[in-house]
Amino acid sequence: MASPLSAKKHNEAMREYVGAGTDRAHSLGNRGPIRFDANGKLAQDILDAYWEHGFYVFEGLVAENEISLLRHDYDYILDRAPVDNSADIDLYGRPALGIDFARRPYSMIKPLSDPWGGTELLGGRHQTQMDQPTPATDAPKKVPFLIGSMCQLSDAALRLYGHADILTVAEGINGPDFVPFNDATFVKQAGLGGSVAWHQDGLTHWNSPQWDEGIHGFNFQVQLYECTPYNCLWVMPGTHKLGKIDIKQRVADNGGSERLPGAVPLLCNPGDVTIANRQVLHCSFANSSPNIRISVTFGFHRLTSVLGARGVLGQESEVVYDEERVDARSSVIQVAIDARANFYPDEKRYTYAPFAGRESEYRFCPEVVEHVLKDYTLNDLSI
Ligand SMILES: O=C(O)CCC(=O)C(=O)O
Repeated sequence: MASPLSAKKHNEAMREYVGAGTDRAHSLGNRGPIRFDANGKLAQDILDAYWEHGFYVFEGLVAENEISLLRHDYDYILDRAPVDNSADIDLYGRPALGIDFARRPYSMIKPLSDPWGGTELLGGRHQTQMDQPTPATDAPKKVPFLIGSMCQLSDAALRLYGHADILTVAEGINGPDFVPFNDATFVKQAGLGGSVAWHQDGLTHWNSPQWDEGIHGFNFQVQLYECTPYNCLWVMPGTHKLGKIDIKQRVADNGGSERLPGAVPLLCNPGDVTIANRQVLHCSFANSSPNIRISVTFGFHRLTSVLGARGVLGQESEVVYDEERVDARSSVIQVAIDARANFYPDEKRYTYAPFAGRESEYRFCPEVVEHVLKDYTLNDLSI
């Protein structure tokens, strides 16, 4: 039997892999500060680079003071995580956050493990399992991996959801009637964070006659800490154009190694924001490094990709997304815009076309918070 892989050995193996990827990351021409055209829309050359490679890195999009507020909220959210998925208490015996939510927000896993790879979970889209190094003997039994419900757990995260530049990017890619997908903050604690096996996100439209490069939407990741090649998301450029990929074959062709050639790390500083097409092949390795990553992740779709689609990825399969559900889930964006405008009154306010003329019904106030934000994840629009 092969000897267990130590975190140290895992980190050494990564060291050989990261050099070429890092060079590629800087050579593709798909990173830089956000820019707009004369009409305030996302610059066309940025959109072109996104569509060519399937991802883009917006440098310094979220201001330092906003990142501090987000870190503060996420410190608290991490502190109040349950000790395990079904537990009601945190490490200190206090009630964990979110135990009263219709969907519990935390997903807890064994340190350095791969909870999805090679399983049928999430539509079986993680076809192979990643290396699972042995954690240190004093590591906690379970660590946070994913945290949902950002708009219900944190006012700073709600305001982020209404960020005008971020929503302008969503409009540029999916049109002014864009709709939300879901949110899930990925947490990779230093020396503990689990892996996300190679996968493509979308499930619904692979065989659709209307299939194209953008039909499964895209995700933002707002980076609260530095993303290094050791803890970050890796993307295989251009693979969003290929249709469904035989990942098992790719790994087999690579001698069984998860370190697939040609991939690029999404290197970021705090405040950088990435976008990644949900069809692009991507993964993240176990975080055997000394640096934490927290990526606040949320996605957007074209309206036409979602209307009439059936629930997948945790949404009931008998549900068909209709206009009422789309409107209910989209209203979270409108409340987020208002929450942001209250807190940052000097900033430009994004006009979200589907709610134009209805803004006064979606003010950030206790009644609306109760009606729109409570358990909003029940209306996620996963495809
Ligand atoms: O950030 C990560 O580690 C994984 C993200 C991911 O797989 C996704 O957003 O689909």
